[in-house]
Amino acid sequence: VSLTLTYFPVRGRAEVIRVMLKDQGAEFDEKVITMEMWKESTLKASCVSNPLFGQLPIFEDGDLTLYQTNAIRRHLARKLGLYGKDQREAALIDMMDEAIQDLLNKYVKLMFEKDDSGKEGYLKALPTDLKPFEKTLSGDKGSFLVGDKISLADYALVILLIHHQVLSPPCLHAFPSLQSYLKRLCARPNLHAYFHSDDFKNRPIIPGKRT
Ligand code: GTS
Repeated sequence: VSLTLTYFPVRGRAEVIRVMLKDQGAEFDEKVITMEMWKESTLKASCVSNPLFGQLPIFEDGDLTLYQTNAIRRHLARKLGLYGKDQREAALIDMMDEAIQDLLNKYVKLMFEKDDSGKEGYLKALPTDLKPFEKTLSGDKGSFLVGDKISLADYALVILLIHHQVLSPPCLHAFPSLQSYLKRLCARPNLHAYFHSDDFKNRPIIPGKRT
């Protein structure tokens, strides 16, 4: 079955989708829609014959066409076995994922501010925002957020942490568990290769915005 991701040439909402697919070694095609193409309204011609929601990302899994980032993420998590071993773990993964998205939304809001004035306050509050993840990963358990296997929530957290290190390189210094977790996950062979690829490095986090 062929998999196709259609999105703008940025990390944005699609990055967790890309990272899950890359790490799991799933082959997929990417259709890159530039802003120029988008403005010319060639969406119809260039990505899908019958657009439903008129926004990106779009993910095609054979004859299944999905819109809405979170629906795509969860579909892939179920398909690739990244949603825990049972309902209990799936619920905990959802909980972690929602908490990650709370911080992500805050981060995106900061990125879209017109100047740097919010950054100091943001970084001041960041330790409180990161603490629950540090707590979850500390102690002898500590390999993954939930259970003993990588999940959707881990991919989401890895991307969030990478982007925060761009925002403030020392931001994880007070969080030994998060640091070693990030190091360990980024060393997974497929992720290591992906994070060192020009593909990843050249894709801005958010279009035309400060990082
Ligand atoms: N709820 C949707 C999702 O999560 O997929 C929102 C999708 C969305 O807002 N996509 C933006 C878009 O297509 C791009 S981005 O916010 O991900 O960068 N914008 C173009 C438009 O014309 O709405």
